[in-house]
Amino acid sequence: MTRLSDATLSELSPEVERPGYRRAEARIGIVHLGLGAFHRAHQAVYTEDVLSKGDLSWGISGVSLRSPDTRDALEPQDGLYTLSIRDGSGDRFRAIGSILECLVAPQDPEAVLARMSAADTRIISLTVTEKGYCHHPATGELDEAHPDIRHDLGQPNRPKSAVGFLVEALARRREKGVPPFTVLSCDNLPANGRTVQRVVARFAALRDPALGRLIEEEVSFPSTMVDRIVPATTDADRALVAKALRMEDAWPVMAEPFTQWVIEDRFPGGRPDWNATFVEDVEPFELMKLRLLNGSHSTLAYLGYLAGHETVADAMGAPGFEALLRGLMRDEASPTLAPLPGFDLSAYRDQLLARFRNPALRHRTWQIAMDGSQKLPQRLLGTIRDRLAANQPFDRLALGVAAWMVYVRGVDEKGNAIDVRDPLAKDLAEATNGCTTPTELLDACLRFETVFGRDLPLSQPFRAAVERGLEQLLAQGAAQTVARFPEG
Ligand code: CS2
Repeated sequence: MTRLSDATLSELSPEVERPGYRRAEARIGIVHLGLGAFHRAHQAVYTEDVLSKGDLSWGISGVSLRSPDTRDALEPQDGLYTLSIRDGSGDRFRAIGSILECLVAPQDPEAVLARMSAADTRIISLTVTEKGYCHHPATGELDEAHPDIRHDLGQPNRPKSAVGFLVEALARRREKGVPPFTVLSCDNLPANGRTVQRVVARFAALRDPALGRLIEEEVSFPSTMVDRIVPATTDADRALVAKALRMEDAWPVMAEPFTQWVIEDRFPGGRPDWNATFVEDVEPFELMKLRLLNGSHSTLAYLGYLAGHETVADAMGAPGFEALLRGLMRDEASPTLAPLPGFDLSAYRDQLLARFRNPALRHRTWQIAMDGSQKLPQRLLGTIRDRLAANQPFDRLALGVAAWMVYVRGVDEKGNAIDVRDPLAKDLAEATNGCTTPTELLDACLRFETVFGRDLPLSQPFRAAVERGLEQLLAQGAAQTVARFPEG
């Protein structure tokens, strides 16, 4: 079968939208760290629209920080891949051309550093997931004992971590007299710009105090809120795309129609004219998204997985799930958010529930359940802190936390092993091994200070609420616990 590439673009089936510009004339202006499906279904598409409008200076150099898989799939395709938009009413397909080159950092760190320190590169964007920032999730500070950070401090010109690459590239630019780039975090972290700035400045200061100061004073780190649900691509998806394209694409990406990007407009070196929402302060949007969408997602992922549901849409169809999430968002999370004038929060919540029901996406609960130790603080625990301070109930949020505790034990309700993917998976399994009562499990998990901080384990109302959730989950199982949430 023919394979998607520059040479075969013209043979694509006519229903597939193609790049509306000459790819050969596009230049690289952005280096993106973390070349996963999310980037390819989100920022790369916004940039594709910019290139199509005729501004060819913003092509992307995509960097994988670990595995060569994406490069191996995309390089024979000249970086081209298909975006498939799904909502159950028939898929739409678009060939995306904005990624002009793919690099694999562990194989050639020098090529990555050269690209990052080139004068044409004016933005470094990142989707490296929560754990990629090498920080303590509960405090946002750099984890100076992290093996990659220690490695990068020892060998600054052969970095492994995103933080190490950013600092070495900024140091090289300073040496060459090239102005710094703008750093654009696109991960689901609270105040993601400030978080990346904090870890980068700290790492730089450990290397060289003058470099630390330069970064504090001269480098811009706008915060962003990114949103689009992008499940991992499966072989069935590949087959479906091949049929529609009438050619092979080794790694297409699947996404929902909805997409949103809110960005703080602080780009001293210029930026593409992305069709995003530019604001002065992204934080209210970020908190809204993290607490409503991602908080619901994680709650649904742990409870849904334990109740035996493979996908988000399956769980949404089971008794009580929608009611639980509606109540969590409306009654517990929304009152903690700063008002967004002119924004209809109630419509936003309804839209989220509809997005979760999307039958065509097949977003696996297991995928969202990954890395919970890095996600819980900003998705559920921050909201709980605000509820505690306001002396208000938070039973649904606490049930989400309890479900995570049951999940990370690594055994499901039928006694089968759960493949828990988390940087703390081993420690969590060891700590919870042999815990049979709710109190034992609670105590074992609350010892993880990087997740719960020092305050929550000492809070009596917090312990009581999570323990109630654990009692129900351990005695009745997740399906029955959730089924008792009334509609309305
Ligand atoms: C999800 C997110 O995997 C997860 O943890 O909650 O990736 C979610 O799909 C996106 O944030 C949606 O924008």
